[in-house]
Amino acid sequence: MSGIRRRTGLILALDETDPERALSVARSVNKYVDAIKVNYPLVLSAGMEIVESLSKFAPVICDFKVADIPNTNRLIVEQVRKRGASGIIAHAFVGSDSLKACVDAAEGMDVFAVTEMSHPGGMEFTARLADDLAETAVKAGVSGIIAPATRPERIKHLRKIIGELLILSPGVGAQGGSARSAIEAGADFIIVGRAIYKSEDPEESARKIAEEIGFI
Ligand code: NUP
Repeated sequence: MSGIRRRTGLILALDETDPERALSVARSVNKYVDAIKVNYPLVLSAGMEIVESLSKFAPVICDFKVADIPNTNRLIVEQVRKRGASGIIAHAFVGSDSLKACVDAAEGMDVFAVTEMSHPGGMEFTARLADDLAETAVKAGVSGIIAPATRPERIKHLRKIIGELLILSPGVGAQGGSARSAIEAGADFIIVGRAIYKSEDPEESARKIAEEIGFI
């Protein structure tokens, strides 16, 4: 069971580094997104307080790609949980014990494991390991995985390994992937950053992508 409810199927990747603008984008696209994903660019600029501020608009997922020994992973997840985040993204390649440490510390918060990454370099290493990473993620008890919208056939394949768990897919828009193809391949949520927060009209861009996803 995940804490994120699917209404539009769209997750905003808010990598905007100006905190004021980040909040204004979050406010304007609010009705079209099911969650807001923050990554280091915004948190390093605005501080972790931004997680609390953004939680007023939508559940927040911290994309910290946690990748350390089990004890450090646990400490990171505890800090993120204290800030009221609803999910955290972790790497599976560090091993089952490290990923399991995230799940154990999450206490109701969702943990999503990265499998094959969406950028071209994702083909060099992560693609080769993706099936094993997905299996490790299932065994660790994650809520879902991150899989590439840039390679919908891989979403389809990874779905067979993870069953009913959630698939969150980045790579739409700026990275060249299509929201519709990723959904048709089996993604539950589409993660979109630049195509929304860099747009002249973020609200309209979010609306169009939500429409393309097709759940509303
Ligand atoms: O494989 C991944 N690809 C990816 O783009 C895993 C990710 N977590 N992301 C993140 O999704 C990336 O760090 C960024 O925050 C977002 C995509 O942003 P954009 O390409 O839509 O601007």
